[in-house]
Amino acid sequence: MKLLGAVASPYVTRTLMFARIKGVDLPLEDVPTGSPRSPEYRALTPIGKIPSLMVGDKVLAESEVICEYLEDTHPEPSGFPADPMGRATSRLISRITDLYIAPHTSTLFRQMNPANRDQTVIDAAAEEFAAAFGYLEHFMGSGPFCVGDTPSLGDCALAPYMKLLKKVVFPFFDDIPDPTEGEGRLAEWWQAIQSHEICKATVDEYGEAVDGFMKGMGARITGQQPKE
Ligand SMILES: N[C@@H](CCC(=O)N[C@@H](CS)C(=O)NCC(=O)O)C(=O)O
Repeated sequence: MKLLGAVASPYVTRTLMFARIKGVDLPLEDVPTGSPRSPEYRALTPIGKIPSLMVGDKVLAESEVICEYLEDTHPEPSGFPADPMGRATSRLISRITDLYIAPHTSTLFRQMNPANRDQTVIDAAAEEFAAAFGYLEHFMGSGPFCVGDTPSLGDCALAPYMKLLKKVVFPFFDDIPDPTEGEGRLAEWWQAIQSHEICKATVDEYGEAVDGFMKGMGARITGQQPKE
C-alpha cells in the first residue's frame, strides 16, 4: 500500500496525519511523471487529483475516503472518537473544511496580488470565512481537539487547512483575522494541535512545503511578501 501525491497538498497531509496518528505505515510517492494531470496518472484515477491510494492493483481516490479505508483496514487504534455522535462530529468538521473553507481559499489565492484584486470578491470571502469559523466553533465538541482529548479525522482535515490559511490568507488579507489567535475555541484547538507531537510535525512539514511552493510562485502570484 502506498499514497501517491506530494506533501504540499492539504489533502495529502490530511491522509498522512490520519495514518500517523493511527500508527499505519503509509509511504508517500510522487505521481507518475510528477503531474496529476498526466495521462499516466489519469489512467490510475481519472479524477486526476492527489492523493490517491494504491493497494495492490486497485486505486482509491479522495482523501476522506482513503482515511475511512485506513480506518476500516486498521481499526486499532481508531482515528475516530469512541461514540457515534463524536465520530459524526469529527466527520462533520472534516466536511465543513471541505465545503465551507476550501472553496474560499482557492478564490483568495487568485486575489493575493494587490494589483489584480477585486474587493467585492474579498469581502464576500471574508464573510464566508467568518461564517465557516462560526460553524466550526459551534460544532466542535468539548476539546481540546475537534472532539475530545485525542486527534481524529476532523483534526487531520482542518489542521493543514488552517496552516494554509496562516500562510496564504491571514497575512495577506487584513479583513480576515486568524481565529486561532486569542481566546476562542479555535485558539484552544490550535494549541492542542501544536502540543501534539505527530500533529505538529505533520502540519509543520506541510507548512514548509507551502513555503517552498510560494517561493516558487514568487511575486508573480502574491505581488508582495507576506507580512510575517
Ligand atoms: N476532494 C479531493 C481534493 C484533492 C485536491 O484538490 N488535490 C489538489 C492538490 S491540493 C490536486 O490534486 N490538484 C491537481 C489539479 O487540480 O490538477 C480530496 O479530498 O482528495
